[in-house]
Amino acid sequence: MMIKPDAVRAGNIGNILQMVNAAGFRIVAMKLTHMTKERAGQFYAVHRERPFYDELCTFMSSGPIVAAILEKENAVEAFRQLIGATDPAKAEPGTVRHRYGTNVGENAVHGSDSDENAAIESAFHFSGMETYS
Ligand code: 3AN
Repeated sequence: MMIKPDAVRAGNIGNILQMVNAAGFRIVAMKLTHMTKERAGQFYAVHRERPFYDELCTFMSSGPIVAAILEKENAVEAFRQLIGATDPAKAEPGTVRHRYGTNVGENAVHGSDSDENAAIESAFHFSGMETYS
């Protein structure tokens, strides 16, 4: 997962981690980091052809983020339930994006969309020595 620059700027790191813990996720790795625009571009390379790619990379490099690896049974699906729809206006009440998101770009958190991408994204942010099972 990532807590995006909007949520970090708004002082919502603690509130979001509280929701993550309350939902039963175990934190395996975590850091505060600031991606360059180039790094953000690598992270979101699958969206390279989408019209919002440049805006997304500019936003994701606009300030620090919190990156974390989370563990739970069926974690990808469970985390997507917790965070809600990409557009905070469509996210269910009680979800992270409904509470802390602003719009479809500034939507407070990122969650991996598959086990395969979760492994790729974990390796993007963390070395083996920064991971605690
Ligand atoms: P999700 O993060 O819910 O899997 P995706 O994969 O559709 O959503 O979008 C990837 C990223 O692109 C998200 N972090 C989202 O904030 C951003 N994004 C999606 N649509 C737009 C848009 N129309 N304008 C700006 N950013 C967008």
